[in-house]
Amino acid sequence: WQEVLAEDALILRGYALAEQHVLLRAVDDVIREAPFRHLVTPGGFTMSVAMTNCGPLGWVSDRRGYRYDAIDPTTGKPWPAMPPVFLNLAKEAAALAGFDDFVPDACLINRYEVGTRLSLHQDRDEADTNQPIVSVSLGIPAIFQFGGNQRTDPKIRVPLTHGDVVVWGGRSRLAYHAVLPLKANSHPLTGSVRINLTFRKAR
Ligand code: MD3
Ligand code: FE
Repeated sequence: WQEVLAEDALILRGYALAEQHVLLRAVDDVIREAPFRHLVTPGGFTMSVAMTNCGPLGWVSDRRGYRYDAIDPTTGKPWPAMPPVFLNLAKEAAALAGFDDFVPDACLINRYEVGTRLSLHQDRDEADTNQPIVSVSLGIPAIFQFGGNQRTDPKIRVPLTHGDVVVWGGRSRLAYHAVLPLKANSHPLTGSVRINLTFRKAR
C-alpha cells in the first residue's frame, strides 16, 4: 500500500481510512467557524476550488498576492484550531516517509465539486521548502497530474481516491502539479464532492 510516486514522493494508499469519519466530522466543525469560500487570484480570476483553513496559519489569495495569514479575512478572526486527528495523521504520515519532526502550522482544506480543477502550479509560499507537504484525499476520486521542477517537464497522471495520503518532500517538493477537472461521481460520505487536506509548515 506504499507506492513511490516519484523521487521523495510517497503515496500511502488508504492510510486515512481508519479515521475517515472523525476527519470528515472535523472538517464540518472547521467550516462552521470558517466557511468555504472562492478566493481570487492576483490575476483577478476566481478559483473554482473552494477553500478554507485551520491551524495557526491559513493560505489566502487576493489581488495583492498569495500569503499565509493568522487571521481569516472572511471572518476577521483567527482560523479554527487544527483538530488533533488532523495533526496526528499528518505527523504519522510524514514520519513514515522519513520526516520525523514534521509539525504543520497550516492546513488548507480544498473542496472540489464536479468540473472543478486546480491548474498547474508549484507550492512555494512556504518559508522552508525542506519541510514536506502531506495531503489527504477524501470523497470522490480525482486525477492528479505530477510533473517536474519546470512547468513544461513531462507529467504523469495519478488517481487519488478516498483515504489516500501523499507525502511530498525533498526532490518532489517544488514539482509542478495540478488536479484535472473532476468527473461526476458520488461517495457515500461526501456526496458529489472531493475534499483535500494539505498540511504545511508555512513558517
Ligand atoms: C506536489 N492541492 O493545495 S494535493 C494545493 O488535491 C494542491 O487539492 C491538490 O495542490 C489537491 O496546493 C493536490 C497534493 C499536493 C500538494 C502539494 C504538493 C501535491 C504536491 C507540493 C509539491 C508537490
Ligand atoms: Fe499545490
